[in-house]
Amino acid sequence: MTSRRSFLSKSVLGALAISDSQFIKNAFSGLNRSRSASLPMVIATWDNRKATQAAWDVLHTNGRALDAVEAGARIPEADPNDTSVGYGGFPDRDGHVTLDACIMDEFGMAGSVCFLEHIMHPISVARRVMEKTPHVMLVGEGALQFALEEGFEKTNLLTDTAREAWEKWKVKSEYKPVINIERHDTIGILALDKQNRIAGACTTSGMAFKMRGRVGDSPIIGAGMFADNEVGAAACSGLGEILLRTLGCYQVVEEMRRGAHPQKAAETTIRRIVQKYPEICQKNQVGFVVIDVKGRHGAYAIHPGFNFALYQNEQNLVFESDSHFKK
Ligand code: SD4
Repeated sequence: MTSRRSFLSKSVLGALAISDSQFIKNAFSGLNRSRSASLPMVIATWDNRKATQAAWDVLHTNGRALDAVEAGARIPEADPNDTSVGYGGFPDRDGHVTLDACIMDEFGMAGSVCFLEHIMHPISVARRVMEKTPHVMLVGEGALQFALEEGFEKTNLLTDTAREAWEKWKVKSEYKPVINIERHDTIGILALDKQNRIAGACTTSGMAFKMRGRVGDSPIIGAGMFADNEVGAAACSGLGEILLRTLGCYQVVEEMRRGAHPQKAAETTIRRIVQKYPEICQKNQVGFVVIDVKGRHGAYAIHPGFNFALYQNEQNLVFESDSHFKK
């Protein structure tokens, strides 16, 4: 089992492989400082440093964790080059971009949208569901109707690049619901603000070329993200079907409730998932990012290749996650 210290050194080694010398310097000073966890902090799946920066801009001026995670999630949602989230996301197999997102605040309130089309910022619609309705989740046409009523604009989310990728895929039309082990950019983002308020968000266009109507883990509270102000929070990226069957993020938070460090909580949950679905896990990736209310963090994946961005102690760094299967 990986200790926190060896995890951190692996993280830095991983970071060395993907960075320039300035970044290396930052990574080492980040390692030294992160032994004394400090607030605020924000963590995100993958190298989403632009998102953690946007979140930090809220946090360091004494802002609320909920505002921070929403601001962070909106960055990849609006980025046409991010083909797994929001605008520019790869469409389903019929050529429609359909989006899933969820958000939770420090009171344990939650909002979610699934199978939402034509709206660039599903995370903000999810927040409105949480704050302006007595419900947790709206889907499809109902979610779109609500978004329009709330003043969100209808946008064409299918970029030329995404359309071309879909046209290419259509030549074979091979339906393979596999989340590859390589990079895939769904953002799960968690923050703890200076007043110890926790929040989390998750947003995605889901699996590329999925069946129409398919919804993954990302908008499901407890599967793609879970936050509990008394314990901590977890978010993930990877094959939604595994996370839906196991409520992966809820499991991670419950491990912490029983006293586990965020790193151990992520490792235990991944091990359990691999034991339960050994064959599916051979070819599919799942990666967790985790924080607790003490400002400690963890990350763990099934396979190598998962990384995460952490902004804490004034430094915005990317780290390579440790994994169950090794290189
Ligand atoms: C899904 N969990 O829809 C998402 C995909 C993902 O990184 O996380 N990709 O299954």
